[in-house]
Amino acid sequence: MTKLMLLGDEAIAQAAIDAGISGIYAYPGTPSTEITEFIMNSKEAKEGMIHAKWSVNEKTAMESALGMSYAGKRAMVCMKHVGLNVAADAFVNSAITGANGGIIVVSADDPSMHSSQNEQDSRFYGKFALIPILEPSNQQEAYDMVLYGFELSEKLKTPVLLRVTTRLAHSRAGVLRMPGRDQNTLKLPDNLKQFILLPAIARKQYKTLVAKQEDYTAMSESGGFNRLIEGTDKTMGIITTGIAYNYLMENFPDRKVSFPILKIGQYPLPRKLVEKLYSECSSLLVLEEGYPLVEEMLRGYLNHGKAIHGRLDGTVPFDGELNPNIVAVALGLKDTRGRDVPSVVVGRPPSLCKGCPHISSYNALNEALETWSKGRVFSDIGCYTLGALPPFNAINSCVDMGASITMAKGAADAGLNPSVAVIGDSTFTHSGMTGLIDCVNDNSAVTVMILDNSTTAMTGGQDSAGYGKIEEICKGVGVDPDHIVVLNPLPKYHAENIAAIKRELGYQGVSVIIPRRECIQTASRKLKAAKKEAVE
Ligand SMILES: Cc1ncc(C[n+]2csc(CCOP(=O)(O)OP(=O)(O)O)c2C)c(N)n1
Ligand code: SF4
Repeated sequence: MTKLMLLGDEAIAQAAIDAGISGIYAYPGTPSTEITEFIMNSKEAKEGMIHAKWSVNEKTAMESALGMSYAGKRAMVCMKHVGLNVAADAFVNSAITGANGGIIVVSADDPSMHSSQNEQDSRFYGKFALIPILEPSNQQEAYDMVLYGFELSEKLKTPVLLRVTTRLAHSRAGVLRMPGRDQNTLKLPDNLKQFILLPAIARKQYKTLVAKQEDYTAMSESGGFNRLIEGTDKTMGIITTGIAYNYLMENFPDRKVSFPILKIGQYPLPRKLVEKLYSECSSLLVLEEGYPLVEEMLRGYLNHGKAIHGRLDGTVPFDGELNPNIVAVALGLKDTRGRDVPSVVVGRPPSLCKGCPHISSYNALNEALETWSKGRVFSDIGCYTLGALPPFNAINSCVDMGASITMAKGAADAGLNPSVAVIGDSTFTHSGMTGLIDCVNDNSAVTVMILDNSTTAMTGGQDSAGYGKIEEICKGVGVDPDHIVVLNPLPKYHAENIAAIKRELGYQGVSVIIPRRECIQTASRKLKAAKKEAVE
């Protein structure tokens, strides 16, 4: 056994390799990206011919992993929490098909929205789909839970959700590595109708899924990741989930907590353990990272008059991530908050890099739109969302991946003319293409700008699925080739770019403008790598 210093994400990736996965399917998104990147760069994964390539979006990733599971091999799917919304159709239905080869879905949540549009809690999705959920409290558990999760998935024939949060995904600790296991051999399901969700089959399988909940709960009671830790002071029992256990322990450097603690790492909730704690203590405090999932459930099934404290009664703030200080205050201990962050490091909004191609695109768009009233640019998610900030103030929306084109369409349908969508190349293939077909089918008067910087820049420069194919895709879905215009977003072409944009803004149909220049960060990384190779 070897010990490695790994990020939580890397511990998950290493464990997936050691558990014998045959493929990882993912779309990048903070804080999950490093899991797939680790496997992509792993020598062992290459030698084992583990499939490791970015999928076009989270839904295609989930479905590909399900196909690999159908074929009897182990697969992992990774995404950020909002990616689970995109994958939700396949994810929820995969609970009803069940698994053949083991399948773990990793959803990395981002409480406090460090780099996300919301702070939704993926555990609700796992509960909704009725599948087991694992939630590690540290990097070692993240590693161990992946090994355990694949066994559980194959034993119970179900996908398993592994939920992590930003702090665990992005912090490092020593992780003890287990000896690896071979990949599964190809073996189709015993029942070749298992994955056909026709109502007659789905109804039967859903009943089986419901019946299996008892087994899932029994595994939670006995799996080892849920532990009741005795305490002498029974005035309060504490329930922690995932990383909240660490935050609790940070308040007790000697690790001696007088209150009994129920440490939760596996769901469905271990009901017997919860009831034991409840019956022994006069009140409960629930510390969970994310929404009050456990707390709400307790109020439902343990409503015998004892006080239950947590996010719902304000003992812990309802929103935002936990930290040791919040836990200290909830326990009635000394407020351990450090000094305020000095003003030189607060209030520095992010900005586009110097020389970024999006700068020229926005400068040209802003000038082209000068003769119209403001408020007509629907944007999307990527580096170009920074066009919302000064000095550009160029965009008016950013909701979810792909929403730019469809919102521009809806506004155009309502009479806003011109109506403009701004979307990146990766976001376009992720979920913009379908909206473009809606526009074509309705001949909507929208001007779509696909800012093609040849990469997925915002998440660190991963390959973009539409590389070299954007015009062909637009033509293929029916955009008139006379209204597909490629521009070079450089200051020296400013005047001609404005003229081209103005021309298309006046067109009463679908036009696509593609400002194309590589992201300067990926371009300079490639240049450095080429120079290094030349020296070697
Ligand atoms: C559903 C979902 N998946 C993933 C992400 C993370 N994410 C934000 S923007 C983005 C892609 C950005 O690439 P692109 O559209 O090419 O724009 P660029 O950053 O290169 O300008 C990704 C993967 C997200 N916010 N939502
Ligand atoms: S990383 Fe690339 S796309 Fe993003 S702001 Fe910098 S230059 Fe622009």
